[in-house]
Amino acid sequence: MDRTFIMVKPDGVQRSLVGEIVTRFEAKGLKLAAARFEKLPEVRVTEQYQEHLTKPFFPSLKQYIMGGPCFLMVWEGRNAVAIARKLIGATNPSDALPGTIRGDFGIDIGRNVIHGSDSPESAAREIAIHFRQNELVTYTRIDESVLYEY
Ligand code: D4T
Repeated sequence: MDRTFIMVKPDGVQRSLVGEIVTRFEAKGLKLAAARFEKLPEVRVTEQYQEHLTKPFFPSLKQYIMGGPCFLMVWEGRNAVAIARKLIGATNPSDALPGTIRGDFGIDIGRNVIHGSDSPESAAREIAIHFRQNELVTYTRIDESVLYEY
């Protein structure tokens, strides 16, 4: 099973989209492994967006992410990273297809509602930034035997 890091950003929280977003991941068949609601400290925003530190949009991105609480999650399942990126849609909500989270709920790239890891390596790195190993809960979802062929 693979894991991915998903975060509802402050605009998604303020717009009361947390429940809708959790529902989409649950309904797809992914399994919630961890969750936390918090305002991110600067050090973890910097670690999370390490690859963007020198980009012109980083200062406003940091201000936006630190501007309110986020809802952080780890979701688990076969191909969880790729599946979550499909559910989320293109980075720019204007390009995101209807039916995706950004396609249905966003307009502006600087307010794109949600973050999802872009590779299994990024997922492992991002999960380790935000969660301790003992916060990842292991259990069997009751419908697992019918969600997967094997
Ligand atoms: P995140 O990381 O938020 O899931 O977004 P993506 O993985 O889909 O996209 P990204 O890493 O390229 O961008 C990270 C983050 O920066 C914001 N951003 C991005 C922005 O405000 N202006 C920009 O021009 C770009 C490229 C949006 C997402």
